[in-house]
Order: sequence, then C-alpha cells, then structure tokens
Amino acid sequence: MINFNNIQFIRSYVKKPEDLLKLPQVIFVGKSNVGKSTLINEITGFKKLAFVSSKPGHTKLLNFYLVDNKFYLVDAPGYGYSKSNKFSFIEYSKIMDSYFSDNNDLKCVVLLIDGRREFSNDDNSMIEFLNHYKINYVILFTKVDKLNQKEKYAISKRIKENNLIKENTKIFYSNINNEINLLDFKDFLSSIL
Ligand SMILES: Nc1nc2c(ncn2[C@@H]2O[C@H](COP(=O)(O)OP(=O)(O)OP(=O)(O)O)[C@@H](O)[C@H]2O)c(=O)[nH]1
Ligand SMILES: [Mg+2]
Repeated sequence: MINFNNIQFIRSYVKKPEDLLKLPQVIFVGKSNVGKSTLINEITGFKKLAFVSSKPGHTKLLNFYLVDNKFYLVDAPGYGYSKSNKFSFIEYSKIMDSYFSDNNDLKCVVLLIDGRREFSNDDNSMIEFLNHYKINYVILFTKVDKLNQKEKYAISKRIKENNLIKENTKIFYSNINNEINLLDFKDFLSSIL
C-alpha cells in the first residue's frame, strides 16, 4: 500500500526529466482550472503542496512529486485557456510531446474533466491522442460537490455519448469536501504501480 502522505516535491521541468529515479509515473492532465493541483493536495493531505489558483493557467511546467519513494506524480500545465494567454498552445504542446515521447515509466494518465461542463474540443483531442498512442488513462470528474443529482446523472450520459471513450475506461469522481470519495482512486493508483 502506498503512503500518500509521504510526498516530496522534486522540481519543475520544461521537458521530460532525465535525472530521475527509474520509478513509475502518473500524470494529471486536463483543462486549465479543472483542479489538477487541488487533487494532488487532496490525495496527499497537504493543502498547500501544489499551488492552487482561482485564475486559470497557473501551472506552466511539469511539476514532479515523489510519493512514498515509490512513484512520481506529475502535475501538468492546463490546456485550453484563452488564446491571449502568455502560455501558448505551442508551448503546451512542446512540453507535453517531450513528456509523452518514449516514456516507458509512464503508467497512467489521469484526465480531469470539470463535472459541470461538456467535453471540450481539447479534452476530445487529448482522448484521441491517448487512444492513438495506446496510453493507459482514466477519467476523473472534478467539482462534483457543486452538482445536484440530475447534473451528476448528466455526466454518465455524456460519457456514454462520447464515442471516443472506450467502454472499459475507469471513471472517478472527486469532491473536495469529501475525501472518502478519493479512497477508490488511491486504491487504483496503488494497484497499477
Ligand atoms: N468546489 C470545488 N472546487 C474545486 C475542486 N477542485 C478544484 N477546485 C477549485 O478550482 C480552482 C482551480 O484549481 P487548481 O487545482 O488550481 O486547477 P488546475 O487544474 O491545477 O489549474 P492550472 O494549474 O491553471 O492548469 C481553485 O479555485 C480550486 O479551489 C473541487 O473538486 N470542487
Ligand atoms: Mg495547477
């Protein structure tokens, strides 16, 4: 079992690091402001470990954390924020292409989607990319604490209607007010490493 509270920030990188231990990696990707950094803080129990911002586009580099000396958790920059943003799509693609290419340590991509929103074109491009390169991924819906029952039901409908998502894709939900929700997600991470 992994002790998620035993976590250490390694450093930020602009491309796939070459100076790390040979350990498995899990990366959190998704639209800017979806809650990637928040999720890192939630699962590790350290509220201020990864920088959370109410303004989109905060994380601009690949931030590596070492969890329990067993695997690296990677906080990726967000995509899809306004075109005028200083952090351009080109920069984003450069960082991510370098990260994904020939990365044998990558065990799983966690694609975060805001539970209140439809899949964006960028979300769908990411799913297509992951399917195309046969990269193992799961989907985690965030901000479900803001949803009522009907809106929660709409999520399952959206998954069914999105024909890019394979039938056996694992789906998780996060709710920052209820950590118990993340237990199955942590069990899943422990099981794939
Ligand atoms: N209510 C609620 N708010 C959340 C949740 N997850 C994240 N937030 C809020 O959403 C905002 C953005 O969260 P971040 O964790 O900084 O998002 P990010 O995906 O890391 O954003 P970038 O670094 O810009 O890509 C913050 O104000 C968080 O408090 C959630 O599950 N529920
Ligand atoms: Mg962030």
